[in-house]
Amino acid sequence: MKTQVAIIGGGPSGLLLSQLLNNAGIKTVVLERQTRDYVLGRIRAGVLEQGCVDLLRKAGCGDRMDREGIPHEGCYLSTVEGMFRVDFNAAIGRQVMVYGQTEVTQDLYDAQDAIGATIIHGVSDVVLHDLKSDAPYVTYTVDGAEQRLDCDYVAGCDGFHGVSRQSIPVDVRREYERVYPFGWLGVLSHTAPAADELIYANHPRGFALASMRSKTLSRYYIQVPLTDRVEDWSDEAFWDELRRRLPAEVADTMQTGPSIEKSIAPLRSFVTEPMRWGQLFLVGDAAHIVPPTGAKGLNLAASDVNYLYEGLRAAYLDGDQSGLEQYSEKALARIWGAMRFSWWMTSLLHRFPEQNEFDQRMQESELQQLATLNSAQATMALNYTGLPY
Ligand code: FAS
Ligand code: PHB
Repeated sequence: MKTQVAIIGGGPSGLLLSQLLNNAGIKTVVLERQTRDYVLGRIRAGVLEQGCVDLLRKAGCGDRMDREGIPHEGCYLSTVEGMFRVDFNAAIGRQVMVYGQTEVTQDLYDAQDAIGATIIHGVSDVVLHDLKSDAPYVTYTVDGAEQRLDCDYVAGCDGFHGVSRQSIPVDVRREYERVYPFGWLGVLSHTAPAADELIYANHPRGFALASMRSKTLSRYYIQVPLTDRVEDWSDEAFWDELRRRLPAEVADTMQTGPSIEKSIAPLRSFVTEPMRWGQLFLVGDAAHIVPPTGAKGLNLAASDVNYLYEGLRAAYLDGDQSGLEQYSEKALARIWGAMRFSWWMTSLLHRFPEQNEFDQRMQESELQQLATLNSAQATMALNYTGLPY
């Protein structure tokens, strides 16, 4: 089989890139390890930057998001002293869209089906070949038979545990990492959200986040030790701990109910450079991971997709290679900005095991500036709503 762009991974990165390229008349084949139901069953991101919203609309996948998504013009930060709002719109005239990654992925699948895009699920043994040549190819197994896919380019959209990043020689790769000494216990519940906007809580017992997916579906997280297991946490224990960490005026009135999803995610900051090697381009989680505190993971995948789409489009339609040549440098410039913000939000809001009283006072002082200084709010708003593409 031959195509123009082989896309490894059918998560948000792979599906959005496939949609944009096919809309431009560029042929793709998406190779996905899991089943479609498995991909759609993942509960992940919940907040879309304006750039991501605009890209989904550009791809023709924004209609349901525009109907069902919830625009948010700010968020709350809370400490034991109380809760205050960071007003994105007042500070810089921008907002975010609350719309779950699960819905984004469903919309992308629907759009791909509508144009008859080729997505092959259940693949295994994916190997990338001759990436430094002008005729790379991919081998893989599906339904017990080995297949070969010849292509011009390979987009590695296969996430942190995929094969694409590993296909770049280890002596070529430069990797940067910080693993955080805690995880997030997340719960999804058919309950009304605790507040009209997200609440990020800095509490002596640990971080908490009150988020949502709709007016009847809420998403909550609490910081837990890495040694905790999901089975250690009953629903009742989760709700009790969450209420301890949220402001009393919220905790006393919030609706609780059975969890419909409960999981613990580890937190890490990770970047690999370069994001191009020959005809292979790394996209999204294949190249970088952020702690979800800044709501950047899915949104960084979107900006990578944007840069690679524009580069491939120019190469195919105008014979202009400059976008592809600049892809890695351009994507990494924005990635490092979001990496810093995600690290800053995580450092500001969590309890670290080795944290002492001085560290505690530094967090409280920074939160006090955010509560009282327009300039501090503007900087947070710029980063949270999304650095420019
Ligand atoms: P993905 O990992 O989503 O997709 C990669 C795809 O490649 C997967 O479908 C996988 O099955 C497939 N694949 C892997 N290896 C393959 C192979 N060898 N061959 C073929 N296919 C292969 N981001 C936020 O912004 N906010 C959040 O709250 C948030 N929470 C998260 C919670 C968890 C548990 C995780 C893991 C991530 C979370 N993220 C969050 C980040 C997440 O949303 C990612 O940024 C986003 O899924 C990135 O999309 P992709 O780059 O497509 O990677
Ligand atoms: C979520 O709703 O899952 C969510 C929102 C904001 C974050 C992280 C997760 O920073």
